[in-house]
Amino acid sequence: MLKFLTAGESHGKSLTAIVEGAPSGLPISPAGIDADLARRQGGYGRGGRMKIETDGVEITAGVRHGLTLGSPIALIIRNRDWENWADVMSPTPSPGYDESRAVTKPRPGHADLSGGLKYDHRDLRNVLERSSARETAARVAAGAVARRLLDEFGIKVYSWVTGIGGVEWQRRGNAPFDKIFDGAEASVVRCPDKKASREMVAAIDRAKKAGDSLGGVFEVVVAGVPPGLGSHVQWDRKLDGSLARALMSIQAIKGVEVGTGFGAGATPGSRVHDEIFYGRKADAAKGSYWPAPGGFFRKTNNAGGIEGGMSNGESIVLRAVMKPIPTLYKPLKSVDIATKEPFKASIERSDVCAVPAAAIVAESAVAFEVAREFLIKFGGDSVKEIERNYRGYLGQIARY
Ligand code: EPS
Repeated sequence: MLKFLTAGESHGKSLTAIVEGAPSGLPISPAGIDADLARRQGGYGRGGRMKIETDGVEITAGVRHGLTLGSPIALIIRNRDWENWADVMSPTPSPGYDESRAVTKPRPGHADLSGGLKYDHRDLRNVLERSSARETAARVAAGAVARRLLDEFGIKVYSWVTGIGGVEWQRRGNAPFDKIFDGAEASVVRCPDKKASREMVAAIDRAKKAGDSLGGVFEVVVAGVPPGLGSHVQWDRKLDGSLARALMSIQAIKGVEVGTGFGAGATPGSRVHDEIFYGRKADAAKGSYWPAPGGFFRKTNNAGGIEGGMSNGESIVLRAVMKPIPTLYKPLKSVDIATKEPFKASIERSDVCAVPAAAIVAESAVAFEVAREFLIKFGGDSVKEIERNYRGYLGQIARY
């Protein structure tokens, strides 16, 4: 079973990800992972921290001469900012450390107060260091391994921003995903539409000036997924359930849609469900992987590629909403946990908008879940064994 864990505090020495269950024979390079880490660091509206960090991964286990061994893969990303925090974040008692530097002012919208109450911490730094979205760098590193696996089988994961602070753009028509993606990559807010991008940048500028922050919506699309990932037979095997959980677990995500999503509540069934067609007989041997030419297909994809908790062979389409970052320059009312006195929470450094970065994190989270389900279905201990299993299945559906 493919799984990963992360460890690391925002201003601690480093972030660590351990990926277990990756097959042997998968080509992995630090440069490949770094490319995704760099994408996560970008986006208009990031704060001062991103000027300090240049995230790069060190692979310390599970890879030899560029290929995975099948053993756990350990990935380390150093926090450059750690040097400014060495005494505050020291794992051993720090003799000169001034206890009065404890954080006692919980910020509304953050994990601070709930985490303090739950873990009985009187210094809220013990909560905020780990709840920080800095952790997503480790998730992107783990996701990059999953992405490499999907690459081997022609499965691609894309994302683009569709809304920031009320400025919205909607994907229409049948433009190829590669093209939309290139447009997103060329935009500072990762929105493929130039006009909407400019308006989003202006909205971020306005929010920054007002000491405020902005959230938004992004879309993640997975192309090349064969039918049959996930299962209808048990609640915890449903693909949409796993994907929604993976997305919801990203810091600041407040909602997820699959396909038409909430729009389906206002549309009659006759216009929601994707009709089924059948083309000429598919020839599994000819197609590289999925989609195979011919066979069953749909002309619409309102289901977002998932029916009954299983992939149906169409592209998987997901959207998620990120709330505005709660660390605000504009003060919000809160109560000091030590004195119980009211105060107004404000800060010196934060991102104004991190929606473009969240979209990259979401690509990684989705890639990991799809790779996990792919291995559940076609699992083998080496890439070659998985390929045999996958080809056998594609042959089976071609003959169906
Ligand atoms: C974050 C606060 C900011 C962000 C950080 C997430 O960091 P700092 O408090 O050090 O200025 O820049 O994001 C990252 C460091 C990152 O790599 O994405 C928070 O509180 O979530």
